Amino acid sequence: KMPFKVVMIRHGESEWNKENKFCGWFDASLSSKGVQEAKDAGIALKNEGYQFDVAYTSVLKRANDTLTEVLKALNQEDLNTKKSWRLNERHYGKLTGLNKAETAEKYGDKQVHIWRRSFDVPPPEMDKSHKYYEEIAKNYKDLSESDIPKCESLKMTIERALPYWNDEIVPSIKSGQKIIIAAHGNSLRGIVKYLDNMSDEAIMGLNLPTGIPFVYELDDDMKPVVSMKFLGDEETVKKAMDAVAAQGKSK
Ligand code: DG2
Repeated sequence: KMPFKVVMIRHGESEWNKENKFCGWFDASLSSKGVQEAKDAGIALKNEGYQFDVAYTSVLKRANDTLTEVLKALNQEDLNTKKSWRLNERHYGKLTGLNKAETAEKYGDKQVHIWRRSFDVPPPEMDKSHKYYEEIAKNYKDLSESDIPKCESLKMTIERALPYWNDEIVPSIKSGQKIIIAAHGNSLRGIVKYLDNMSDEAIMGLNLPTGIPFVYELDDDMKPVVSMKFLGDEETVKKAMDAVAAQGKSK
């Protein structure tokens, strides 16, 4: 029996990735480079013969617009697409909008690494007086107050993403549908950690590049037969991962 193939992609570079700002639930747009990355990802998938039955994405436009570009390249722009806040980027709390390198200068590289990559240390909370509080909250009027985070660690992100993976995505995979997930650096790190049963330590070292699709092959129990196989040459992927890691370092 053939394993189930699942494609995942972190959105292309956003305007805030470009400006090196903590973004989280802020609804940044793709940069022009990010749009191009998404187009290229679509072409790469097309060249490998991929077609999908359903797509999953967050409610944030950088992921939605990446998916749209990918589907255009595959001539599948009308594909059944499901959006959920549970696939959103982790909420960066009070750090939202701050420049990552400047934050490292102020608080130290070590502290910023803890905020970005520790498993269970959340960033400081965003309170209602925060510059971006209203702009974010206005998009989540349908969510109960307890579901809207004030900040999230990776652990908290996994806790709200996994119910969606288990209740919505897994049944669709098991029914034989070919799926693509367009999401975010940390919401995807959460899913990857879970699938590969990575330790809290090991996940700290994983940085996902923007706009490069990767594939999982899963058995009937959703255990990986093939893990995180990127559609891109190793050198390019490695460089892109290192660049993401470097974003949180002081100059
Ligand atoms: C980035 C990830 O998320 O940041 O929120 O700033 O994938 O939506 O661009 P994305 C953000 P780091 O955890 O890599 O700093």
